[in-house]
Amino acid sequence: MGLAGVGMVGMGAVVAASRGSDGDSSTGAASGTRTAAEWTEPAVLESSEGVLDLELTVAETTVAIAGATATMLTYNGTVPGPTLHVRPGDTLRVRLVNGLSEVTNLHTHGLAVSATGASDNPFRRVEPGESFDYLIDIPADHPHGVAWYHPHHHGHVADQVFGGLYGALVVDEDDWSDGAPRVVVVSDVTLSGGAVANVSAMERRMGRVGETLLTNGARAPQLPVAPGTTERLLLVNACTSRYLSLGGPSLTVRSVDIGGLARPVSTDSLVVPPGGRADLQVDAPASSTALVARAYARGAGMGMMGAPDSGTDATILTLVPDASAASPATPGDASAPVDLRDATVAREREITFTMGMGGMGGMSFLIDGREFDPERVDQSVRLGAVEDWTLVNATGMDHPFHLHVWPMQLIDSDEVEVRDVVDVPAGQRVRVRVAFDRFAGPTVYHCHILDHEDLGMMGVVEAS
Ligand SMILES: [Cu+2]
Repeated sequence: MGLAGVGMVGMGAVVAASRGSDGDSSTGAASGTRTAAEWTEPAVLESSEGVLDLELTVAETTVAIAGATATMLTYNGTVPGPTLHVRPGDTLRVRLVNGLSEVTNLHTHGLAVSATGASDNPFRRVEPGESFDYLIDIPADHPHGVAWYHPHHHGHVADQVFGGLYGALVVDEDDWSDGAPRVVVVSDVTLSGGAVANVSAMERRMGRVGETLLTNGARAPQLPVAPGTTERLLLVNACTSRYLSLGGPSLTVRSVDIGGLARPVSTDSLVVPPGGRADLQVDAPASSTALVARAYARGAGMGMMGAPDSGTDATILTLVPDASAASPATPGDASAPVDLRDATVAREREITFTMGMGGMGGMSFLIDGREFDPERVDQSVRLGAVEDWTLVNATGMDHPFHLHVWPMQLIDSDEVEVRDVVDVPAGQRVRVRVAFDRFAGPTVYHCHILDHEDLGMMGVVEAS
């Protein structure tokens, strides 16, 4: 196991906040100072000779976060947890040690791997004080790109992710011994009295949005970039509910989720839903330029409750011209997706998000009229079949749909576009095509507003 590419670039000194294209609009300053954070990245754990063998200890830890000190939930003592770098064909062995006082487990979001046994199994419980040895075989033809890991025990997911449990997981064939590509893990949190704030029943129904946006655990850090160079940013949206509506510099989107685009797309805006990722390329700007997450309305409105939002404009990072900045390693290209447009479709289904009365806090979050039940199989699919699923949102708020294990192609798109989190806007329908080509057994699909998932908006799919 190697350790590489940790904090390759430091500014050496805290510098005054720059005037980004939007000004510094980040929120949640603990101290009221306007100094900007240095760029930092999580530690990297790399596979060697086909294996990445690591221990991940989940515990409450007092960490430096957003310029303050707070007790959060951590993997191996840091927020985010370490970045895991694996290659197609590798085996990922993780001893998950639960140092919490409640159950947890581990999900490798974006990996197309088995969901049974000791692999990416969302039904597994790792009890307080216990440990579990995960054994995840990554197929030799696995696409390249950025995935992430987080807990997935129903009922605790939102609190544990909001508390600080997330990390990046990159699959590619590259040698990182000369430096890692830039990982940008974006999350949000609300801190109160040196701890993560409790959230109200209303915030759970809406999907909680943290007051402070964190980028690799820092608030609005400055990223020094050498003029004339191009940056690649592997961005993970680890927020519990917040959509990241990116703005600021011109972006070339090289991939979404894991190997989701057939060709790069140039844009000034991109919305990354909770759980989604993006492989971004930006040219070094002539003057300091902020990459921001813009305020974003998540839906058409909820009657008396109004439309849930994704917070006010907040700076993710500021690109700062600096002739002495070291160039980061350039990641290899993400894989191109498999195109299923000419596939024979064995079956069509509809999956409908609804909300009803009753349930926790007076409102229930349902898929096809039912709350999650781990003992019930909601969709039985034939292993090897290609199916079309029409995702129907019959509610007034947006729901990002995540299917574990099998990627989803947006079949009504002109471009080849494959995702593992598909946003289904309020009142709309989205059709996806899925090849259930391998991995027999049950797993889950759910809303990736993690509060909604915990409130019941999840179902079981079994391939056999
Ligand atoms: Cu939802």
